[in-house]
Amino acid sequence: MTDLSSPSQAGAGPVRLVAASPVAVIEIDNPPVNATSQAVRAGLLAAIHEVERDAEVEAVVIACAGRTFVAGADIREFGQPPREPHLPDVINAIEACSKPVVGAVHGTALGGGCEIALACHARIADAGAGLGLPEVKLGLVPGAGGTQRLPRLIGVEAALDLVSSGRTVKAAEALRLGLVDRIAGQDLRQEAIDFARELIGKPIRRTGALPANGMEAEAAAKKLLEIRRKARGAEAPGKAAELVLLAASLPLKEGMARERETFLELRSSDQSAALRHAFFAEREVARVPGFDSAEPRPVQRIGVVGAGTMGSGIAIAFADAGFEVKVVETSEQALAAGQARIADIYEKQVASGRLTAAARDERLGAIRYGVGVDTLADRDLVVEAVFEDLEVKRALFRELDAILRPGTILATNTSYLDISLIADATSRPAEVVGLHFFSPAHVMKLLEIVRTDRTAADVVATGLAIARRLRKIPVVCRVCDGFVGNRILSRYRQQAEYLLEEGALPHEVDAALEAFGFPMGPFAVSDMAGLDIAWARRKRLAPTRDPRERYVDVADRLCEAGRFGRKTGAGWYRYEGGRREIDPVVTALVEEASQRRGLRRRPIPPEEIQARIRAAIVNEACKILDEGIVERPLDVDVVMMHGYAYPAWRGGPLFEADRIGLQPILDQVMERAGKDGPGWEPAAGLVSRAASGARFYP
Ligand code: 3H9
Repeated sequence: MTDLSSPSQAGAGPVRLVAASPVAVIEIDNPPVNATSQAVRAGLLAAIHEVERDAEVEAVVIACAGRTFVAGADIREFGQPPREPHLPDVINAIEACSKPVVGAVHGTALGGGCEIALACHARIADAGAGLGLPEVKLGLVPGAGGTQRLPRLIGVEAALDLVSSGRTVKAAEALRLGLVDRIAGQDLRQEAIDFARELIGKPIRRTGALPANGMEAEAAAKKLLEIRRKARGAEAPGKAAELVLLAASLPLKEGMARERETFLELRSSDQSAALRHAFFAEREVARVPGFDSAEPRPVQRIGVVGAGTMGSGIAIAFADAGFEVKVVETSEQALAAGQARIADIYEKQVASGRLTAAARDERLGAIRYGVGVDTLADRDLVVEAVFEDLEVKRALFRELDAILRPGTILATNTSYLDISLIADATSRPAEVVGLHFFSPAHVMKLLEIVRTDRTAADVVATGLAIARRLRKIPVVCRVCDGFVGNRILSRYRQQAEYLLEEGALPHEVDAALEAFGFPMGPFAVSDMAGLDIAWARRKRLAPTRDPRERYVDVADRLCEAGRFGRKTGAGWYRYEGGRREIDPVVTALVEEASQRRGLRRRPIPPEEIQARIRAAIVNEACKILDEGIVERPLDVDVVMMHGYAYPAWRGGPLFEADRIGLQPILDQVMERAGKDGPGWEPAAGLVSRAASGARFYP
């Protein structure tokens, strides 16, 4: 066995060559995900040269140690100047090898890893393996031949889909597409060696030498347009698609030169920096100082109280992750409705091919049902998802506290209420925590873990451990009205309503924010979620509202007219055949609101709408930091990207604020504070950072 690590990396040993005859195995071993660091690239190139030299070797397998094939270039190296050997050169050397090379893929072959596999002369994958070119998710295009080799191997149309979406395909689909040649049965390594042996003496099939059949010009242009529209402002998907289309007209070498140029240009772009920040922030957020070292409690049996939309989604999220779930309701009728809702969600997943019938049966089997909370006595964790009312929740927690054994964690899914007051209703406030799921709970990745001053550290740690099992992204925060996400959302909605009063119409605000990169503007979102819940909350809070607060009552008037959004066919818009239409009734209500306030309506440009909304978000986010509701700027950025679809290519509001500069944002905030009154004062942390030239991220 030869250790091919470069002398400068002595001891690292990330590439080994097992030079057996006739098949040599090149093994990459660079934990945790075998990223192609400089040492891996150098080792791989040296290994290829070595097998070329060794007359005993007649074929080669490239495989990986550890949990996965190569997961791509080392993203941490992207901030530094590129160091030789460059990945495209290493990959070209693999393809040019005069002896057949087989790629043996387990885990995931992503980005540069997939490009290594593409340059091999044949590919075999484990049944559970996945392959993909996710570079666009990092604001990049594949930079080592992916845009040129993939269309040559699987066709331009399929390559456009994979490269522009960045999605990973599972082995079975990869086989169908021609992206892999075989799926291994039991022993991937041995079957790869056997495959390589079969190829000895046969003509070598080099991907780069295959022809790429182009698409009709018109179809290609249409596809490009669609890809750009779906990208909502992210530039990489469109650029990656253009490169894929070039594969049909340019020789490999020229296509790769164009690809490299675009890759290097995007690597230093703001969008890529933001998306890389998003990638690392998503992982960092679960490491919460003070909590990640506490020992989580063992949790397997889950109770869910309430089988409405949230409760059902929560039950599914737990069942999908292999927990035993029991859902309870107050009556047989409510329980049956919940059971039907859960069955229906699984049915749809089977119908769309996302779930097998066997998996559905297994998950349905993991959920049991009961009437009354006393059937939850054996649970390790109970999550409450009942009506959003403090007294209802306090009464429920009192009841649960009486029947649950000591040590059982009591979680509430409240979105706004003071969890300390809920905890006070029990004899175990240290074991009460907020687990705030986002709707639909089995789909949305974000989970706010809300701790009171008394929540025990190991209870928070259990929340983090559960999030990991649920494959969710947890953000730990303290109690405040609306926690992180809904608190910021309330501010941003309020500002959107001020814009209406001053001259904009709902569709103009929505269009400006959709152009900003949100999938939907705030009024379209309200219509989708339903206006009635927020209305009930406003009515509840009315007695405590500061009378000096600028309050726009258009939403109240819509609700009074029974316009609760899509479900009633009308809200901020009118819905015909599912399409949203501008409604003159709403326009009239908005104009009346301006009149009542004595405002002369004026056209508001989209840039002003975007800047005001951004300032509202950043200011409130900064107050959340100032108050210690969360510890780090990345907590807020992750909440906004994963719970509220803040464009990831902007990196979240605080990352973006650093890029724009805090002074212009503060100027905007000061202007609004003067006009909008209480609640809109600038955050102390924003003022001090702007004054000292500090940033949110050092
Ligand atoms: C590229 O390849 C460009 C080329 O086309 C051209 C080049 C010229 N680099 O996610 P996990 C770390 S662009 C550095 O928790 P999982 C990650 O931060 C790249 N570090 O595990 C974490 O560290 P920590 C295209 C990386 O099992 C640890 O590994 N490739 C990289 O849930 C474990 O990660 C991609 O975009 C990396 N490439 O998921 C793939 N990847 O423990 C990105 C991971 O300190 N990676 N780390 O927090 C992934 O999608 C997932 O990590 C993967 C494993 C699915 C592989």
